[in-house]
Amino acid sequence: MSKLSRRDFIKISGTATAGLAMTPPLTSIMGAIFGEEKTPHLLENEAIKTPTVCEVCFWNCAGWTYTDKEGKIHKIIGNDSDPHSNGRLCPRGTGGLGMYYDEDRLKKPLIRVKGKDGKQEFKEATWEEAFDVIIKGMKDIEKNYGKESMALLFHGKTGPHFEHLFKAWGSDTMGEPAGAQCLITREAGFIATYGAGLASPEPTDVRNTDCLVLIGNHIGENMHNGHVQEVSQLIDRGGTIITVDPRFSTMAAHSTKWLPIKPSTDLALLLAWMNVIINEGLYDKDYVAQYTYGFDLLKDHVQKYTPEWAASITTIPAGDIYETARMIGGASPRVIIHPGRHTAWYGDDTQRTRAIAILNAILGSWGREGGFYFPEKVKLPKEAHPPFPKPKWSWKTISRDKHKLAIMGITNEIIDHALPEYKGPYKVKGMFITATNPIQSIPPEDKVKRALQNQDFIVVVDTMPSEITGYADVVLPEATYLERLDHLRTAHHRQPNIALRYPAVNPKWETKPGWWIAREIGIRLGLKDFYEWEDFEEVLDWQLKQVGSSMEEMKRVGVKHFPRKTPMYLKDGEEYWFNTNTGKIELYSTDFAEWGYDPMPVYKDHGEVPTGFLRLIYGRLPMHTFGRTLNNPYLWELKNEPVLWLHPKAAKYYQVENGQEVWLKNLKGKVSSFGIKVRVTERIRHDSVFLPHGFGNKGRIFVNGKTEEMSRTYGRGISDSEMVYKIEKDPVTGGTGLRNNFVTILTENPHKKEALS
Ligand code: MGD
Ligand code: SF4
Repeated sequence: MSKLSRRDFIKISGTATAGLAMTPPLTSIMGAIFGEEKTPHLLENEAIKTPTVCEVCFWNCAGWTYTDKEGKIHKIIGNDSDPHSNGRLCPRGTGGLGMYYDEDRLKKPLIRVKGKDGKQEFKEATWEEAFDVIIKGMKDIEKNYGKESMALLFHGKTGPHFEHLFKAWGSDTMGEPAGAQCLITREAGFIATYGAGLASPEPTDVRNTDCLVLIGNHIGENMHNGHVQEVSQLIDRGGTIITVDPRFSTMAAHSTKWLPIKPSTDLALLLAWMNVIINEGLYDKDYVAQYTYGFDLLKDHVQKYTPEWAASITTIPAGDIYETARMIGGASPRVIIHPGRHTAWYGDDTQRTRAIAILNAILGSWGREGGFYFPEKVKLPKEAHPPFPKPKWSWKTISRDKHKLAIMGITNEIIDHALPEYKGPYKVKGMFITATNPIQSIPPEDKVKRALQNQDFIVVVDTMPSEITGYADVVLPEATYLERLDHLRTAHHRQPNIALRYPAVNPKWETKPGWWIAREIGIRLGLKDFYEWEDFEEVLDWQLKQVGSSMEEMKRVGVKHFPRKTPMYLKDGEEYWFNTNTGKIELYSTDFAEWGYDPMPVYKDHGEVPTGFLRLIYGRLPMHTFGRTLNNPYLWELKNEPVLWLHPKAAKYYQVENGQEVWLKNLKGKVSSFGIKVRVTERIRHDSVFLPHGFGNKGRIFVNGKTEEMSRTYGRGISDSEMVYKIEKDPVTGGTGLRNNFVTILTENPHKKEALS
């Protein structure tokens, strides 16, 4: 374990932990990024500086890892020429070295020992032994059901290594929770409107905007670095920020206007804003005339959606709706209605995000300075290999028939096809799960567990003994991002650029990088032709040479920029062809009309909160990314006590005091496994509770008779996925809305009896 003390770590983070409390002032979070002292020098002898790309979250900032001559990592700092971080990592990224030093990490391959009283019993194994079991398991699935019945669930930077393996083998049954449970609906909403999605980082030109509108998007708490920096500058410039959130979030506290909307009614507000902006002539008339299709249809469509109508639905006074609509219209085109990222909320999420896209279009902000810029990325040539075999069925077969804009595998469809009651032709009977914890990331938890229990064979590749490892037949310990080489980062941005993640140290214990694991399995499956290299570095070096660089250069610079080939913004009056059926920005979606979806967003009621219950709202904390960072010793020290936000009125109703421990019970009667302390606060609406996502870990396995778990986070807080009992599927994409779930508060420990008996 590193000698880095808590004090040292806080010093690296730039400011005190106060900036990282549950509801910190935004300025103190910013301080953590913009602290005077960028990164204090911990070492007298900073011998080795290695380029990295952070994977503590998926903003993927580029930085430098410093190791001493003994191969010990001492700090990670931002790379000055990196546009994702502008040279400054966020506190989470700085704490990334805790991922490496965490002594709870998986250290060796594990093989399940069956028949031990239902306990998750494993024995340590060599890589060879583990590979033997995997090859047999995958071949059995092939023999009994076909290769397609072995599904890949993945997330993160090593995912592509396993995608390559699966496609080469002959299965394209795959999906990641970053799609259906996260941003697929947002991508679809923008694709239907502009013929282009957003991806990451979102091309919002916050740096130049005058007005930023955030809808359920708590920047500052979700901490996307470069973005947070630009928002901080916007605050300093005195720009307008309007935050729509049932919770007085950190951003709400720094906003010109906070609209505490009734959850599930955001689309009503968006339609009413369109009504005012169109009827009062606040839209960008020249832009609309030149670039959009269907304006007259839209104008007619929104007439019924008046602010007075929306007020009765959203509980936001009509006066506030008019006022904010005028603020937004007045800033056109230097205005951004932010698309958000995790948009899987209520089941009609593509329509809500399409309303956001349409609103931006009539304000003329797409392709305009201060709105959305046109991003560019470097296209790297793909490594040569024989054509992938064509599977008999794939994720498209089980997703696209139902959802026309299922642009990536829908994890919930995979889970549905893995359930014992599924009797159709597209059965999932084996799973290869890497860098994702479906127990928390693909709710409802009960359903995912039934699907897992119905599998013949499961492989898990993880860095930690997380909850999913307990379901595996074989567990493979992956090296952390600081010990690995991965694909180059080629994310699109204002200026095309690439960034290199290079191992700063050798993998600890017997852990291995993802590319090595995938290749070794591939070779053993007879796929040598798909791996005409021995070390993944050869692939990167070849790719780099094709674009005029090399490994040698990238190891030196970490980030390399390339000139843009196209303009960043539209030029006034210039012709532009959008990638839609009409070649225009489609306010009226011709595709949606053809496919039978509403061509313009229509408000749908999502019902009321049942008496005695509260709507379950969950979200991120600034110092953690989902469940994956919770056990990180440095980040855990900064935040280890999740709290449940509860309005004073609700607290009175349930007779709960600030700081008291409570348990949750959902509408179906399921009780949370663990308790959580309450924070009584007026910063949340009276009809909702706010639960930080990622806590409530109950992963525990037994290896050679010894317990292995994520010792810091085990049993702390409540998992929102455990409380989710239903999902609302978005018809367009299959995205899975998670926020139509209701809970009540229990003040007595419901497990007390169990504990005593
Ligand atoms: P985590 O729970 O962090 O999130 O979904 P996940 O990515 O599944 O699980 C990550 C797993 O990866 C952990 O087991 C961790 O130990 C492991 N891991 C971390 N680093 C590495 C690595 O380098 N290599 C390997 N092999 N494993 C690693 C996130 C997803 O969840 C997303 S993107 C969103 S936006 C959704 N959010 C969300 C929510 O807010 N609430 C609910 N209920 N569900 C959600 N699902 C989605
Ligand atoms: Fe890492 Fe922070 Fe950047 Fe995310 S925003 S990649 S955690 S430094």
